[in-house]
Amino acid sequence: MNSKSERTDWFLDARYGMFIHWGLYAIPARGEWVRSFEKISKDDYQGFFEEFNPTQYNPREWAKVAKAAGQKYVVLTTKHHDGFCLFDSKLTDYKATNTPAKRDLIEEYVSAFREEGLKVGFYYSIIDWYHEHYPAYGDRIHPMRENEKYKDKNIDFEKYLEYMHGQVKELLTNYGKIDIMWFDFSYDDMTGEKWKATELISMIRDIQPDILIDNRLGGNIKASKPEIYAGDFYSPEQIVPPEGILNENGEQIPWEACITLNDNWGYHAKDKNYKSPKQVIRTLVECVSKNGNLLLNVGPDAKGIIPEESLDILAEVGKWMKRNGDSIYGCKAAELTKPEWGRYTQNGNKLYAHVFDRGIGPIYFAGLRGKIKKARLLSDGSELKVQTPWMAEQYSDIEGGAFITLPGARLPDESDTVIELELMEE
Ligand code: H79
Repeated sequence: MNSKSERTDWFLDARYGMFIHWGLYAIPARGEWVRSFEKISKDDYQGFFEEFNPTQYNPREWAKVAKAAGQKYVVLTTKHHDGFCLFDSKLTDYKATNTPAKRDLIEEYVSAFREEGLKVGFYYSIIDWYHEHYPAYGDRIHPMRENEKYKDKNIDFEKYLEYMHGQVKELLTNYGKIDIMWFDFSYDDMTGEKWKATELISMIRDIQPDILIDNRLGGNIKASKPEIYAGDFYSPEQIVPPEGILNENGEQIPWEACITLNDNWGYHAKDKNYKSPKQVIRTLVECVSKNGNLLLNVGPDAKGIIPEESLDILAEVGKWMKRNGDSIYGCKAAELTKPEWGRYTQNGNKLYAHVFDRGIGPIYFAGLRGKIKKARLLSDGSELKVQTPWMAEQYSDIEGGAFITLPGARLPDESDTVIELELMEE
C-alpha cells in the first residue's frame, strides 16, 4: 500500500487526535511565540535552555490521558519555531540532551504512545529562529527582524536546508514507524521549492512510504493535479471550515482542524480562556459531519504536566466518547443536509443524529419516512419509538419525514444526545 487513499484510511477512521506543544517556551509560560512577540534575543532565551528540567515528564501518563479522551493519534512538537529540539539530533547542540533533562524526550514519547496503541506523529517547524542561516533581519516574524546587528549577516540558506532536511531524516530514521509528519509552516516566498520540498518529500517517502504529510510545505492540495509536496491532508488552524474542504474537482479531500483548548498552543500560565467540554464535543461532531478530523491541543507546563483545566475537559469528552464513539470513529458526512436540531454523521447504514436542540415534542427527520429500521439512544442502546404524532399530517410532510420520540422534557445529554438510526438496506 501507499496510494494516497490507502494511506489516509486509518486517519479518516480515527477522526480525533491530540496535539502537544511543548518546549522551552513552557518556562516563560506566555505561549510558543514568546520569542517573536517580545523580540527576545538568543542570549536572553538561553537561560530557559540552561534550566529546562521537566521532572514530571511522563509521556505514559500523557498517552493514558489521550487514550481515555478517545483520541486515536498524537502529534508532538519535535522542534517549534524557536529551534529547540526535543530529540537527540546530531546536527545541533540546541537539544534536550544538553539541558538538565539530559535525554532524548522524543524516544520516550514514541514508545509511550505506541504502547497505548495510538498512532504517532511529529510536528516539525520548518521555520527556525535559532539557526544562523535562517533569514532573520527583515523577515516578518523572526525575533531579530528589526535588530540592526542582523542586517549585514551573511545567510547561506542552503546550509539551513541541509540542516532541516537532515533533521527530518533523523526523525524518520531513528524512531521506527512514524504515522504523521506535520510541517509548520510556509509564508510569503518561504514556500514550496524554497524548502526544496520535492526533494524533501521524495526522501521522506523513501524512508516512510505510508506516512501522512500535512499541506504546509506549500503547493495547492486543492488543485486537480497537486504538487508532489502539496500533502495528504489540509490543515485549517483554529477554524472549522464552513463547508468542509473540496478540491477543484468538487471532491472532498482529507482535512484536520487543529484547535487549542484555550488561546495558546504552548503553555500560558495566565490564559484561562478554556472552551467547554460541550463545545469540544460539538466541534468534533461538526468536523466529522463535514468529513474532517479534529486535532485538539494541550500545552504541558515546564515540569511536563498537562494543565488541570485541559485534563478535566479531555476527561469529560472521553466520557462522552466512551458511550458515543460509534458516531465518530469510521464516520463521515451524511448525504442528508444539516437538520435544524443538530448534525448528522454516518457510517454505512448507521446514521447518527446528534441532537443539540431538544425542542419540544417528537423530533422530525426530513427525508427518512419508511427508511428507518430502528432507532436507539446510542449512549445506552435503549429503544426509541418511530411514530407519527397525532394530527401531524396537518402541519408536516408525513410522506417524506419521520418522527422519533425522545423520552423526557430535556435532553438526556445536553452536550450532544446521539440517536443511532439503522437505515433499511437500499
Ligand atoms: O504551532 C502552532 C502555532 O504556533 C503555529 N501553528 C500552530 C499549529 C502558528 N502560529 N501562528 N500561525 C501559525 C499563523 C501565523 C500567521 C501570521 Fe504571518 C504571522 C500572520 C501574520 C504573522 C506569517 C507571516 C503569515 C503571514 C506573515
